[in-house]
Amino acid sequence: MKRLADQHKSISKFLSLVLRHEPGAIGIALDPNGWVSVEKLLDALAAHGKPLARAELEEVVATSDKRRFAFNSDGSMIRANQGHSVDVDLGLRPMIPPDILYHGTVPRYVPSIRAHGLVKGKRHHVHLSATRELAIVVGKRRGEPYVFQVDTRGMVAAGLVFYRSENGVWLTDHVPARFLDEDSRAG
Ligand code: HQG
Repeated sequence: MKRLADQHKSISKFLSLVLRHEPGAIGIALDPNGWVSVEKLLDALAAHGKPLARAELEEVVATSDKRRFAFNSDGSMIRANQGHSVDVDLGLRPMIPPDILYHGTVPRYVPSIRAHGLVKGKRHHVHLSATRELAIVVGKRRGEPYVFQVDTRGMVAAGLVFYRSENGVWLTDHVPARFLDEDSRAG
């Protein structure tokens, strides 16, 4: 069981790479909305020594802990739900977030975050979590987690805009430092 889960994780990581960052790594192109035909993707994976059966792909999509990928309605196309560095239009619509959201990071980034706020870096947006538990998981990818509470209510009042990705991640352009507070329960 564990080995299957590990296999799925490595397939998921590779799919994230090609569907978010480097489609050219296996010679595919994403359409303007980030979609690629499933058939082309499977052919390209096979041609690059990473053969994957359609059923396996469906299982990876269905079991992805963060619902990283989505099929279109007839299952002929696939895309990553968020996290792109290549230029795609996911058709996100502005949405009002809960009053507080969370951002998980690590202590070494805190001074810079306090100085500049949360910046999106190479991604298209700053990513915020709906719960502190999820933010802890995000922070743990890099080390001991540090969680900020984000005063999203204040941000909305200031006219800043939020989007929510298909998989429930909250996205915004920039979080100015004045809307950030340490989540004292974390750590
Ligand atoms: C930090 C994963 C210094 C920020 C997760 C983070 C998420 C600053 C890192 C998604 C900074 C960026 C995104 C500033 C922000 N100075 N450091 N001013 N502002 N940072 O990976 O939020 O597995 O681009 O705290 O679950 O960690 O990919 O963003 O540590 O949803 O599906 O700069 O990625 O999902 O790192 O993670 P990232 P993130 P997936």
